[in-house]
Amino acid sequence: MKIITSGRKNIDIDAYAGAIAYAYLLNLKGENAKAVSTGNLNESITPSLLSLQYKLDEYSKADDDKFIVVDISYKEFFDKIVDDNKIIEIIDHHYGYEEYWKERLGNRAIIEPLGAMATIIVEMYEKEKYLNKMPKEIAKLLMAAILDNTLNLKADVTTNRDIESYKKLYEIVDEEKFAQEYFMECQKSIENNLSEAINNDIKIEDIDYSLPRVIGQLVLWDKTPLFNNIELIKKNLDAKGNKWIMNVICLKEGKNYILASDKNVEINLEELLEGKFNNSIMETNRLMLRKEIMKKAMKQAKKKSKSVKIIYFVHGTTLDNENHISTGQNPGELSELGIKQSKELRNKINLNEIDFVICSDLKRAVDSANLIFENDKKIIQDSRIRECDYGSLNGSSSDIVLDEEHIDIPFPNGESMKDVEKRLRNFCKFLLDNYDGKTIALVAHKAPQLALEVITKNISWDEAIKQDWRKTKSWKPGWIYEITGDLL
Ligand SMILES: [Mn+2]
Repeated sequence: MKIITSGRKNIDIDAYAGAIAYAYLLNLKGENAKAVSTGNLNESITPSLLSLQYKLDEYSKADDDKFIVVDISYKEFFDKIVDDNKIIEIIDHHYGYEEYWKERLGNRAIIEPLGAMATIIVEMYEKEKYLNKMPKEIAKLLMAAILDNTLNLKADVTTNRDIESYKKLYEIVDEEKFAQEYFMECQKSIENNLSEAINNDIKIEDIDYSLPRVIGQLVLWDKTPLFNNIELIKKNLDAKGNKWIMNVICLKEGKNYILASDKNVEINLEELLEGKFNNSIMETNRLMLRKEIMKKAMKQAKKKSKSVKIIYFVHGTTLDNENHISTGQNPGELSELGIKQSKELRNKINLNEIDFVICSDLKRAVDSANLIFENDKKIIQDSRIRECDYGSLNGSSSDIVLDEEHIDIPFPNGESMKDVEKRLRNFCKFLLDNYDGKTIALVAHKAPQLALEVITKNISWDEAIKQDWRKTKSWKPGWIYEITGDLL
């Protein structure tokens, strides 16, 4: 007998419907199969679904049992009836253990990132040409599974395959209001014990970002229960902490209504979600899960937390420059013009805003930095902002040193542009970790500057090389780059 089962604790409609529908399919194909669970059925399996003709089977242990586990692949949490040595198949849409099962079961491990596991079962019916033999009541169960796991096909986990499977089930069920009725029934059970529903889904997390640590979430079909019970909702959250957010998802409208504990939390949320609070409620323009809001806040906090301002100077003209030679990682010598330029630059810049100077350790950059900043600012040398290593071509004619041909491919015995970018990313990370809030003057070369363009402006190397000021002859007395944590 093939025993289809799921997790040991709470079973949702996805696991319930998937197990029953798969057992039915195997029986259609002439195999002996049962859908069994000893877990607790959660509220997504509504009374009307439970009253349908197709239900879980009774289980009595037999020696020839083989196990198929659905909607879960984390072994520790399998239903207690499962004998690990007798598992023959896993079907799931949660990631994390897919490698292990693929290795153990090969193509009998079907673990794919879909909105609902039930989608895979519908696809099996279709593939094996049994869709026309699927009873309407089985289709109803599977439909509810997809609706619940994808929040009415509107959550960001929803895939095209979920939508396609849903359409096929819709044709079998042929009840226009099925989704609405399913979610209304779920809503009713929430309304019957609103406080319990709220307290069952409050997240309390100590992470240092702009959101309060208490965040509640309620999934409703329509907003009526929210507007009828605002005070009760607030009371439940107040009991968990003085700062909180309540994310109420309204499936019918496909958007959220968000409540906050106070004005400050509202202001933070308005900035984060680019919305407005009206009469203490923010309406979003689309459906957003709590985890998506938290992700956004984490990203924002990272961006805000550290920043370094760079004022970038390129070393003065060298003898090599005048002779059309690409110096690369050779030292290089400033020409008379280069010396003059560096001395003049000193008068064109605002020394007060610069905290200190970091220059490349190649001679032409060190000499330029000294001419511009000597006696005024502390100067540190750093090899990470050297010119690109042209390898065998260091000191060759500029006609044959072509950056655009070495974006990915290194110069012979040297670096590629992407190698320079890597070294600059490390350097920027070092700046953030050590000099948060500082303004630093850099004196360096062409390739490291192009790398900063790529890193801070999110452009490609092709674009950076094309837009280079050296080509457009638009020199400036210092270029400004803002380094923030989210860039790296
Ligand atoms: Mn599921």
